Amino acid sequence: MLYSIVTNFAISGEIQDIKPFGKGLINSSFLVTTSNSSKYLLQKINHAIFTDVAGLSQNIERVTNHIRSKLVANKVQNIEKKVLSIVYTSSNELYYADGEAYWRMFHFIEGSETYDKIETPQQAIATGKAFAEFQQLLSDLNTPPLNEVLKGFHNTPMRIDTFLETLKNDVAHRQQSVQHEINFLLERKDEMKQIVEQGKKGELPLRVVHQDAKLNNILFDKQTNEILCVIDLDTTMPGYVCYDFGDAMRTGACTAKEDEMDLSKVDFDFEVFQNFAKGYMSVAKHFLTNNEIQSLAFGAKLLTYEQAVRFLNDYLQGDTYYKTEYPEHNLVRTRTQIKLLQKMELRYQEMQDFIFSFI
Ligand code: GN1
Ligand code: MG
Repeated sequence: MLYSIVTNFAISGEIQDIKPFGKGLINSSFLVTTSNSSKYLLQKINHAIFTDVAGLSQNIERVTNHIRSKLVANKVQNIEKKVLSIVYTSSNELYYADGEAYWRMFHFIEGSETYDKIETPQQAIATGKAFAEFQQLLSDLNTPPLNEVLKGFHNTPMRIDTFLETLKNDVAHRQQSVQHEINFLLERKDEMKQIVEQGKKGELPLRVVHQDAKLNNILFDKQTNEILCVIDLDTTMPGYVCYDFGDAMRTGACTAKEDEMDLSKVDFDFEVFQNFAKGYMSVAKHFLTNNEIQSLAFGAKLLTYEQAVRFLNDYLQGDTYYKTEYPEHNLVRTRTQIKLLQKMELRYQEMQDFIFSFI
């Protein structure tokens, strides 16, 4: 079955091997190897979530072409490793629809690896720079705006409204056992509306941002450990810069996995935060407004909070959105996010002071 899907793409050589790859919670990925050792990444797009596959694919084509043309202009070496390149179908389409599912393909970037948390100060600085450079490269990709493929993706007030709606119905009958977590999140709901509200008032500019800026969406060179490429461009669309800064800190500066069961392992690594911020600001100081700089530390809390709301919402809905491996998986994830948020709250003033020192 996967074999016949792959034959629809313009690949070179005979298919030799297809195996599952990566750990995304939404799409499914496969590594395809061919007889002349070419490698490809085949992805099944989660169509229940990304209903506008054409709009999604056009965004990714525009974003990758835009980045590539800048890398060419800047005479960057090894461009094939520094930006994703799409493999078109044999009829030159961006994706293949088999009647049920939607599939797309990229050239696989060889010699790369990903990390779930930041391990060295150099890595923290480099990661900060990479996300800022990504935002900078795309800062002039605005006409026409990219398609908003997931409406209000990081619109926290909307996420909160959805959560309140879920609480009214309790469809999976799980609410009673998680009252503590629900209360924790509801106590913070007004505070967490501020970024969208500032945006509405015109105090924060909309820019093209990644919006899934998890550390493991950055490819590092296996040998030199230098950053190669920012991947997973599904949600790259207009948003606020603190979404990327925040998600990178939610994942990169957390001392434990997103689904760690032992909460005593979950902490916020302040040193990683400082180094990441230094790297990020070394590039971003050239284009951010003061309001944007002031939003960065809050972004770390916001994205962690929002992720907790989204995981708990899915748990209460009966696990319909994220892939789960066991019944409590979304609850375990919720609890790591809550613990991480508590740890960030303890150091929030210091985070703010550190960020404000860049103004
Ligand atoms: C999803 O599939 P993946 O892992 O790239 C989700 C992100 C969440 C993340 C949590 C489209 O990303 O927003 O932050 O899981 N993507 C979508 O790990 O909902
Ligand atoms: Mg993603």
